[in-house]
Amino acid sequence: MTRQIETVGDTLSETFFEPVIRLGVTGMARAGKTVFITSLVANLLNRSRMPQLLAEADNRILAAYLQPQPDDTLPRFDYEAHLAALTGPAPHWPESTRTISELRLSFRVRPAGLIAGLSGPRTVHLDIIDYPGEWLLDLPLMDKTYAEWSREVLARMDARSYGSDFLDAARAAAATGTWQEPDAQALARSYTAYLRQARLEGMSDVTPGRFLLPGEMEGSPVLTFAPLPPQDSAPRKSLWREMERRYEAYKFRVVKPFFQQHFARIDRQVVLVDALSAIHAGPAAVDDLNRGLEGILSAFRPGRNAWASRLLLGKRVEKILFAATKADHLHHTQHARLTAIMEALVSNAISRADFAGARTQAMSIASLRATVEETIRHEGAALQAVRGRLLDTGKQAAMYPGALPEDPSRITRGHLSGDQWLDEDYSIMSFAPADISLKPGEGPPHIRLDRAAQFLIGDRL
Ligand SMILES: Nc1nc2c(ncn2[C@@H]2O[C@H](COP(=O)(O)OP(=O)(O)OP(=O)(O)O)[C@@H](O)[C@H]2O)c(=O)[nH]1
Ligand SMILES: [Mg+2]
Repeated sequence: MTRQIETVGDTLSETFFEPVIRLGVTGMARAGKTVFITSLVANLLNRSRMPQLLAEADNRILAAYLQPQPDDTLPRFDYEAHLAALTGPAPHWPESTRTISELRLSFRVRPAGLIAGLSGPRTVHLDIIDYPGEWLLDLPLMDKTYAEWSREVLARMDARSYGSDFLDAARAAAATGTWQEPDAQALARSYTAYLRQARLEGMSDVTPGRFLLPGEMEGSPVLTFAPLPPQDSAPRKSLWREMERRYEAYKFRVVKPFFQQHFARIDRQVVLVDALSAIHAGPAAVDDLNRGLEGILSAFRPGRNAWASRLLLGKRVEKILFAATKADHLHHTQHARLTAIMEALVSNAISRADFAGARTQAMSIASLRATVEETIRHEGAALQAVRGRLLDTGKQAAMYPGALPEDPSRITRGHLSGDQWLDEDYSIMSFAPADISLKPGEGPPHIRLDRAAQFLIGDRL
């Protein structure tokens, strides 16, 4: 009952007073969420680098300002600290964040079109919610029993050499059978170590998502379990039963509240993807990225997930942008190829996730441009390269990372025929953020952040 009243309250104020756009920003660890939000907000506050945002081009944005956020219990996105890190005197990348946070940016806009003359400026609120993509991959757990989840995880682990330590431990523990807390802890630790390795190998099937980013729940029973070989009739008080109980507690105490309180209220979503790193890491990582995208899409149209369908009751996110980040590692002549790869990945995921919900788009962006373009000569050939300050040495360097294939399916499908899939020894360097001095009215330099903003919120301004 209370929830219903709240919902009615939301809709009333949104329709009759001041519209609110709830923009979700997600992606796997290190995908670029913090840098994206920081630069997006800075560029929405100071808009001279946002010509493709139509409301700005039409001069209809009268003001943009930060406001206290509506959700009192969510951490605030630490915009000022992140901006200072990126654009201050000794620019550096922000710390890893690993939890959910929120920021409200409000606009005064003059309406467009016919009604422009009839009504005065209105206020539109943009609530940006930053959350780890790993949390979305937990949604399928809601419809899976402990035995089903264990079976799937263990089967995948079998094919991965770094899974053998945990598999041995799990089989040994299943054979002993009785519950001892130190055993449960040792298994959970070993399983977490496996997840970490899987993560390093570029894998994204890393459930339960919170094991890698536990936050304040670290060490609690809901995070102290691991998959075990399914047993037909495990006795009460057995290790298996206790693990099963904790798995269920994880679902209902950790996964469910996030989906109910935050996810279900998102209108627009951007999914940031570090596609370049996956391409660099090789076929297995790209294959896994494919599965990760499919998992994310199924969260947004959970036709096959009974629990989520009940939760969302037909409400759905309207637009999803899949953005390949860090495109400043490539000369712009290669951006179209990166976008084509991203499009192919998304459409694979769309077809496999049986997705027919929101409008989707793929794009290549750089939230904070750390490089400049340069042509270098190498053995008589001209190479389209980028130059920047290297992260590890602080020295300037130009790099040519090799050409992405013109046919995206060489990346998205071609790997089935072998693992030599790029001609060049394709490699990625890590750049530090550049020293920049901003003129009044200017946000940090970026690539296509204005197009991203136009797709995500342009129609609502
Ligand atoms: N060159 C370049 N590097 C970027 C850009 N955005 C992010 N990066 C790199 O990617 C790293 C991760 O970016 P974050 O924004 O911290 O990523 P995140 O998704 O918030 O990461 P977590 O908080 O750890 O989940 C940064 O430290 C940079 O090295 C970009 O626009 N250009
Ligand atoms: Mg972050």
